[in-house]
Amino acid sequence: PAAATTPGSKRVIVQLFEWNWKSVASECTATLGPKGYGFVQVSPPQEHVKGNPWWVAYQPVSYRIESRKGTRAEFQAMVNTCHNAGVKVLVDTVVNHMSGQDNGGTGWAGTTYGHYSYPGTYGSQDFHHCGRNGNDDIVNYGDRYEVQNCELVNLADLATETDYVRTRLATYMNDLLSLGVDGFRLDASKHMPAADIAAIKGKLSRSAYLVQEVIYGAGEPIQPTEYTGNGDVHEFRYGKDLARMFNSERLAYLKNFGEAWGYLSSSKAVVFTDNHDTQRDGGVLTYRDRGEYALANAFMLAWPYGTPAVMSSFTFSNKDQGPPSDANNKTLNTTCYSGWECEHRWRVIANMVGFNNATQGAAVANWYDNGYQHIAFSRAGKGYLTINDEDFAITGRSYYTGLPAGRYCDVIHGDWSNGSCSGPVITVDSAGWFAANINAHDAVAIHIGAKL
Ligand code: LAG
Ligand code: CA
Repeated sequence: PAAATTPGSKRVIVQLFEWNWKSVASECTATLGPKGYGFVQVSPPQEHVKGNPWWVAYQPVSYRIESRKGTRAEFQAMVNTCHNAGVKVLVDTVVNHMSGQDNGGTGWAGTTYGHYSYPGTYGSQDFHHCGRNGNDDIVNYGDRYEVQNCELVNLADLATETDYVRTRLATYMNDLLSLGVDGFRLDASKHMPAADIAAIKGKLSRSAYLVQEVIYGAGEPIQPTEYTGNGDVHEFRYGKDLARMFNSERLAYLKNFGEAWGYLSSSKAVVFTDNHDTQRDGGVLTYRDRGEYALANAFMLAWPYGTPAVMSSFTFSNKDQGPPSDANNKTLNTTCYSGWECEHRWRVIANMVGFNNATQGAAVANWYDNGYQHIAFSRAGKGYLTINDEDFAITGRSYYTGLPAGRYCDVIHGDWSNGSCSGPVITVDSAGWFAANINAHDAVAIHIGAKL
């Protein structure tokens, strides 16, 4: 049985949504390693149904590592390259279901399948038929049985209570472990009992970092806390609440953001401004919010609640649109800022990953707010962030950081590399103060990892 693994000192995850393996590999070397990202979360690598929408990836037809994102050999090369760059690999793993199309066909890699029939992998006895709602689909999230035994949008629901299915899923995950992956994002975890996930975990060949996708729903019988015994869990309330504070409430309210808001315990939570589902469903900040989005990410990366996951998107104008692809729907290599947003490369976001790494373990201290949209805090002895999300500049103020005296790179406006800063330098005096003017909707961040 595998023991739970938690992220080490480089904990920040970046979700390179729908990137192909070749592009993930180059990004590990070019950006993720140098900027200090700890994990790259990649989209599902197994064979899937054909088609253009991004979500074909969530309809497995076999566990061959062969998809529109690349071959098994390319996947293996990507894992090796990322490891050489000091970046671990977290794999989005579809374990609750297989395909959902009523008609069968041929999968991406040529495997023949039908709904409830995946020759050599699963037969009809391996699926639930819950007998509800006329078509076996989930309707009522207030009913535990239905959520876990009926079908999520018609997707063939695996009988994860059986030893055969558990063993088959573990065999797939062990294959990924043999390729060197470091962890799994378990898709649709709410739709499987926590005990089924525990049983699958018990069949893994070595320890792996687990992040379970359990979307909190008020009043629902299935709660995210049921899953914390298996590993980490996504805290979906975080991104919605953070967006609300930025859009219509007050940053001052973030003073106790985290467990005090009813969230999962910090050590079990993975948090994000948005992910590939919420950025399509609304109610969160996304790349379209540009500067506000960067500020929200700066807050997330500076604030010690949970493990932060940065989103990196392809540009889309309708929900189903797939990533930039060729005529056969094979995903093209990523070209940042042309069809791909590459939020994780934005200066503010990329540099705040370094802030997160440099401030590990330091508590929040010296909180300041003006009652509204101007906040500031230190990570005791290691870093300081102030955000001014007012519509006006804040001038003539000094900030108490408690940091060692010296000259620090303002990593919001400049890059720190090889001991020099490409932007403004902030001078902290011997009493721990600095003076600065901060523009409307702007910020200043300094940390001991970027000190001149
Ligand atoms: C997830 N987490 O629990 C993924 O994060 C989410 O992106 C997945 O839905 C879902 N669970 C299943 O893995 C995505 C799309 C759906 C899509 C589904 C399967 O958001 O829209 O459903 O993947 O590809 C699509 C159609 C449905 C249809 C279904 C089956 O939209 O209308 O019933 O395919 O053919
Ligand atoms: Ca299920």
